[in-house]
Amino acid sequence: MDEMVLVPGSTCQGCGAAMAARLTFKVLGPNLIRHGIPCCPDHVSKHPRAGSVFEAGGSSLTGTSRALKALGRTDIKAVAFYGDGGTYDIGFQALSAAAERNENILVITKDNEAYMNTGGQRSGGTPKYAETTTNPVGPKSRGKGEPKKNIPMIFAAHYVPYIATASVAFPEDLMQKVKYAKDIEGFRMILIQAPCPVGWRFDPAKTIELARAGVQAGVWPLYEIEHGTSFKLNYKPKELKPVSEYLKPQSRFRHMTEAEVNEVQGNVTTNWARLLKADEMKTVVL
Ligand SMILES: Cc1ncc(C[n+]2csc(CCOP(=O)(O)OP(=O)(O)O)c2C)c(N)n1
Repeated sequence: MDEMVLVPGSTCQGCGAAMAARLTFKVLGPNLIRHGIPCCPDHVSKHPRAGSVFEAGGSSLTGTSRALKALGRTDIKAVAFYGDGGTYDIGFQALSAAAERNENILVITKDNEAYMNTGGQRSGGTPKYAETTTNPVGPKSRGKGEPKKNIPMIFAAHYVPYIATASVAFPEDLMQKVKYAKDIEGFRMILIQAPCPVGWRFDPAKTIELARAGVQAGVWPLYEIEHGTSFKLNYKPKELKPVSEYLKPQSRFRHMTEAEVNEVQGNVTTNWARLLKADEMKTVVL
């Protein structure tokens, strides 16, 4: 597998999204047109790139996919590399419409849980209690007040062929999922946990450690959903690690009280029990 990413330069030290790009495009190879909407890092691969405004991400990707089909170029894939803002929020409408039409596109979302390119504002992907530049902690604010939007399940509820979550700390699992999604016909989405040392405020040398802690704590579960029902949990440790091990190294959570950490722990534990049940039944009810 050849390296398809550009020489580092447009990314910060320890950028999880750059790692996501490296692993993803290694698997996908050269034969694709990469769609980008504003996000960081964007100039991540050697492929021909088509750019659009956030709101047109899903529709312009559709255009590329249909044009390739009309030209008989089924050897070339239409692939998006978008941020959480472009997926959860600003670009959601067109992506949802593309999913509903089951367009033949592969959407890679690297989720760094905020609008990092413009200074770390909250997004629908920001978890509760995270401090962002638009949720500063103060006498009247404990950081973001709302939970992270459950976007994998929302896209799965479009009954599309393939939705998966992945993490840069589990590269074999991530690459396996990209390989599997590559040749499926129809709408595919892989949401990759991509820690951002600048926005999450942790030591850039610890990106992988932190990503792994998130998966091991059940904060970022790794799973696959096919056709909106068939469910598989890919990483099932005997016991989850405490969420505090994931929250503590990040300064965006440093204001959290013990009660708030316990609240997060309670939610993660409940959700994990649901995921285990779904895995046992091999199905998720949407
Ligand atoms: C309609 C619209 N709103 C806002 C912006 C400004 N903007 C450019 S990049 C960006 C942040 C993107 O965040 P995300 O998609 O999460 O990607 P990240 O930068 O975190 O990788 C924003 C808000 C824009 N370009 N267009």
